[in-house]
Amino acid sequence: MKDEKQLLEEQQKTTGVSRRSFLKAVTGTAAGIGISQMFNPALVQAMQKALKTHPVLWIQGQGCTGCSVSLLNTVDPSIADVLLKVISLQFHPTIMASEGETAMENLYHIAEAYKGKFSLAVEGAIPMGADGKYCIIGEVGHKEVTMVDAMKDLGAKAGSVLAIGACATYGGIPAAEGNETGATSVMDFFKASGIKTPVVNIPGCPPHPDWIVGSIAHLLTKGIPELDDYGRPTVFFGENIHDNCPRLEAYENGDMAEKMSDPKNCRAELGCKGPDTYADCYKRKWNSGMNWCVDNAVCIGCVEPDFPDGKSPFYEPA
Ligand code: FSX
Ligand code: SF4
Ligand code: SF4
Repeated sequence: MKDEKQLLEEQQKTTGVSRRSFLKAVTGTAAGIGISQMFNPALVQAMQKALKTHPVLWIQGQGCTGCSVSLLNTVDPSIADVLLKVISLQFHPTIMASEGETAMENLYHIAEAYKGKFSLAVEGAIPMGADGKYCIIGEVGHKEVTMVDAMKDLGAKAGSVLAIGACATYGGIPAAEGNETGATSVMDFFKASGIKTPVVNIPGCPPHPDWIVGSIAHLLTKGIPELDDYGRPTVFFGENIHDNCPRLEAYENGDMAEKMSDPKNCRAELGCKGPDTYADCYKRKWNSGMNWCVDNAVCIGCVEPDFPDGKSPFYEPA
């Protein structure tokens, strides 16, 4: 693994941020950090201390596992390092080694032992139709546990909940027109069930890995981050995509792209929903900083509460 000095030098090279302002940024606003800055020793120490008393349990409902894949898609440092040394997820259906009833019993055991303290990360919507039978997440004592059961039990016991992805935050694709399964977001599920546990929404279909790790880091070291009206951390979702888009000048001059391969003109007529979307993709970029939606296609507004129905059709002007 790289040492602190190397990481800081790389950080400075890629962002132009000095060591002093970088350290200030990390210690001052933990939610502003991304995966690439996770190995700052001060932060690692704070996280490791917090994790002894605040485990993170990750459960999956009605989704595509894209949120987990997005988290696993981080390259430097490797996700193995992030998960083993920094986040130490105690339960994650896709990546943990244990399975079956042993894993489920462990999930409920940790939740009981850390009642009111652990953070529950929820990926996917909660299908409330058919008495919850559309989504069975495991068995305990040879009895099926539905996502609805798990949310009622673990959601009420958790100290905080991180709703991860469009499906968990606002219903997303499972709750789009039709919604055969009665798919519901975490916040709406809690409202319907009278559960008062605080929720941090990290939308996106899928969310950026930095949004996930940064929010978990903030929660563990400094508590609930500042949230906007839709429950999203303002540090990641406080800025309008269009107002900060490198193609804004083209938009203002009326220079409109007619095809996706156009390298510089505005993509509004190709369906770009950047004007109605708040996220920092334009500067954070995706795929380890390689590119972002507006470079190759259009913004489909995947972090907004009305996604996908309110943003459809994706490739037609708003
Ligand atoms: Fe939803 Fe997660 Fe979209 Fe998929 O499981 S946010 S469908 S990318 O990945 O919940
Ligand atoms: Fe706005 Fe999209 Fe055009 Fe960028 S490409 S200026 S976000 S409409
Ligand atoms: Fe979602 Fe738009 Fe960001 Fe792409 S640019 S990830 S569609 S918010």
